[in-house]
Amino acid sequence: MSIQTTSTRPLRVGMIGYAFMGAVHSHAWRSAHRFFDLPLVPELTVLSGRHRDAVEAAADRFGFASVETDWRAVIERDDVDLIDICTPGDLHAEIAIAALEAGKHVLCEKPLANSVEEAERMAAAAEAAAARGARAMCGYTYRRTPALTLARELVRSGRLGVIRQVRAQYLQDWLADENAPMTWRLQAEHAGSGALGDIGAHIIDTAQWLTGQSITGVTALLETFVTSRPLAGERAGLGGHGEVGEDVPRGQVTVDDAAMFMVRFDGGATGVFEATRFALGRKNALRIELSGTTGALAFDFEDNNVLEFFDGAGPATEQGFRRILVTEPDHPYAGAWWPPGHGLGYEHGFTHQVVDLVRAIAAGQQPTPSFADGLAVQRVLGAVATSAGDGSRWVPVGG
Ligand code: SOE
Repeated sequence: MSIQTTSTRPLRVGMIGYAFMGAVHSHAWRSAHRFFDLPLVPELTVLSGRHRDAVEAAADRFGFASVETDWRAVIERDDVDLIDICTPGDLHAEIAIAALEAGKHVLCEKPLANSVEEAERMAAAAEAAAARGARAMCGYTYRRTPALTLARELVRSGRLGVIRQVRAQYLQDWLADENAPMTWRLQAEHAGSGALGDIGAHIIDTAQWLTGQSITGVTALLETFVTSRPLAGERAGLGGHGEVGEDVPRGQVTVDDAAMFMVRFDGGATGVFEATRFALGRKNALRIELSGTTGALAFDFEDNNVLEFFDGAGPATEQGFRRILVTEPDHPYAGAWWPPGHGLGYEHGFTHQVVDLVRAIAAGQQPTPSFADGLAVQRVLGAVATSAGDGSRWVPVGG
C-alpha cells in the first residue's frame, strides 16, 4: 500500500441522486486521492435529492458539505465543477445536457440514457462541450476492475490472436422471489429497460471494449417472467420481499426480466449474451470469456481478483487455463492498494473511475468511456429491443 501525496487544487463535485450508486460514487470521490496521486482533490460540495430530510441524512453520511432539493440549483452553483449523475435513467439526458451547456464536467451512470435518441443528443452535447473544455464520462465502471483491465492489455498485445467468439453473461437473482417489491428498475418510464439496460449494458460495453470490435447486428429474445410486483414490502439490497395478500396492491412490471441475444462484431467475432436477475444463486456474476486463435480469457466478477488465461503458445502437454491473481503491484491499479494477494472489491472500480476521470480533466483530455462510447452501447440496446419485439429477426445496428 502506498499513500500518495496529492495536489491541493480542488475538483468540486455536485452529485444528483443518493441511493446505491450515490453511495458507491461518494465512497470513490472520498477515497481516490487518499490512495492515488491526483492533480485535483475531489471535494464533496453538494448532494441533491427531492426530499430534504432524506438528502440531508445522506449528505451527512456520505460527507457532503451542503444539499439542494432541485438538481437545477446544483448546476447553477458557481462552486461546483463537476456534476455526477446517479439518478434513474429518465433524468440522465436532461441533467447531463444542462450541465454540459453550463460548462460543468459530467460523470453519468450507465446506461447513458433510456433511448438512442436521448443518447445521441447527449453525445452531441458532450462533443460541443469538449470544444469548450468540459469533459463527459459514462460510468461503465467494470472497465476499471484490475483483472478486466489486464485482460484488455493481453488482447491488445496480441496474446489471443484473432478473437472469434465471445461468451458474456451478467447473472443476478434479486428478482427470483416473485414477491420481491416493485422498484423504479422495473418501470420502463424510469429505467428504459430491465435486465437489458441495467446489467446487459455492462457486458455489451465490456465486450466491445475488450475485443476492440463493435457489434454490428443482433438477434434477441426478451422475457418478463413476473408481470406484477407488490407495491409495499421489506427491501433488502436491490430486492427484498413484498407484502402478499389479496388486499395488497401490485404494480405492473413494464420491463424485461431477462435478455438473451446473439451478436456479430465488425472484426469477425460472434457472441452470445445473457442478462438476467432470475439466476438463482448468482449474485453479481458478470462473466466474460473470449476465445481467440492463439489464446483465451475467462473472468467472473464473483471472483473478481482472478483472470483465467489460456496461452496457446506453450507445449500442448502443459497447456491449460491458468488462474492469475491480479493483485500484484505491477497489475493495473493494484499497486496503489494493499500488499500482494490482499485483493480488491466492487467499490474499487468506482475509485479507479474517479482517478482516471480526474486525471483526464486535469490533462485536458477526453476520458473514456466517453458519451460516444455510451451511445454505441445504447444503439446495441435499441437493436436488441427491436429484434426481440419483431420476433428475433436480424436487425442491423445503425451508426
Ligand atoms: C451500476 O453500474 C450497476 O449497473 C447497477 O445499476 C446494477 O443494478 C448493479 O447490479 C451493477 O451495477
